Amino acid sequence: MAARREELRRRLVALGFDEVLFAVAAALPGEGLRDWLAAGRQADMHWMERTAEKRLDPGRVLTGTRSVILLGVNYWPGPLPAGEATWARYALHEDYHDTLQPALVEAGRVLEELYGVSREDYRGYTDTGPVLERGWAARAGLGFVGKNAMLISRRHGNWLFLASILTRVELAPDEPVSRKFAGLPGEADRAVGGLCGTCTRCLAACPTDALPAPGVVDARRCISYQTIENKGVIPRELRAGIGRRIFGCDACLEVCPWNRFAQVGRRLLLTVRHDLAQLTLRELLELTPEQFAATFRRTSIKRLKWAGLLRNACLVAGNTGDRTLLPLLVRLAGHERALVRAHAVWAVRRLGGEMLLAAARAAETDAAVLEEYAAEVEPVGG
Ligand code: B12
Ligand code: SF4
Ligand code: SF4
Repeated sequence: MAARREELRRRLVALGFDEVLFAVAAALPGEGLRDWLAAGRQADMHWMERTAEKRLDPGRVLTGTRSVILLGVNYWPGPLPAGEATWARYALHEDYHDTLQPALVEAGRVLEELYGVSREDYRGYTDTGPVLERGWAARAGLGFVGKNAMLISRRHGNWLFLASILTRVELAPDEPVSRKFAGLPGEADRAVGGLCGTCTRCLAACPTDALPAPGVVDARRCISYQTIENKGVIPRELRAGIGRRIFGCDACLEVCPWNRFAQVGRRLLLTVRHDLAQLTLRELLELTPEQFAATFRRTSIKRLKWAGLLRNACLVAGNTGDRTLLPLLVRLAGHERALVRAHAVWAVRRLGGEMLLAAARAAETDAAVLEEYAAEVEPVGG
């Protein structure tokens, strides 16, 4: 039995998963998730409410689930040259949902082969499934949940994508990290921040005070939520704190001392797009819908859509203090999409360009009046 389980682990590592661990599928304690939802910290991610009970109990997703296989893929890129806009490191790849999915299908085939089960006996997910991935990963001993809410591995720090396979196959569970690595006698990893000690770096590093308590992210204030998930107006009080972050936020990840062990990932399941980090703000502010589609085609950024990225680029431009961007921003203040206009106007004002804005508005009015006049003196078809 143990040999077969180790063979499974070896084969999944060979597929490209850097961590493969097993947990018993008994339901997770639910207070953390339920309190989080009750406090409204999910913002408008209402799908989290609808699927809460499933996230805690895999038996509600696949009846008869006995084990959860937790998979981690290291995406630490090593040091990257700084660009004008800052992108969350995870986003500088082709969409990991797409590139990990085929490997999950392969992993399922390995399970079928080794345990003689069928496709009905397991389900694989990465991110989008109703699975509380960090809770399961902590239970499986993949790492512990830090005060930054991230699943932190001793080998990779917090630079891991997580995926999971729920299965009816019974697999002996792995040990929690506290016993394996830290030599701690108890269940330190069962509490959020269990292996953080007295460190509070991540709490202090959050630019928008989105970590009201250790391990608790208030999505309403989180830059990651605001720049990726929120498809509408970004609250004014958070805009300055967003700084140069155009898509996602790594501020509470970067400062974690556990990252010192991270090595550049094997990238067997990831295709890097580090070129995106070199796009200048001018290029971003001038993007046409066609250029947006071509540049971000296979990335997770495509889901933000053209207007969403322009919205974010306007905020970043406003935060740079670079007044040479004003002409582009003034042009965007007349954009066809109200979402872009609103954020462009904010950026122009932040850069002290009210006069330019007023001039542009006057010019617009003049043009409109002239058009009306022209229509009157030369009626269409007259
Ligand atoms: C919704 C969501 C978001 C939201 C809300 C974030 C949040 N903290 O909940 C937003 C949009 C803000 C977001 C942001 C980010 N996200 Co996100 N997100 C998710 C998603 C889809 C659900 C998370 C969730 O259930 N949140 C609800 C809260 C209450 O749950 P939780 O944070 O997981 O914490 C619970 C458990 O950890 C558990 N627990 C804690 N300790 C222990 C110990 C034991 C033993 C047990 C049993 C349980 C347990 O208790 C907590 C409360 O119940 C997951 C994918 C998934 N299906 O799980 C990805 C996921 C968490 N995100 C991920 C990433 C990469 C990010 C970002 C880094 C992206 C970025 N750079 O911009 C940021 C990081 C923000 C942060 N500090 O958490 C990764 C995290 C990988 C990792 N190593 O932890 C995930 C797992 C996606 C993936 N498949 O890789 N995200
Ligand atoms: S991702 Fe950024 S905004 Fe969100 S909690 Fe972490 S540091 Fe704060
Ligand atoms: S930065 Fe410090 S407090 Fe935050 S998760 Fe890392 S070790 Fe824990």
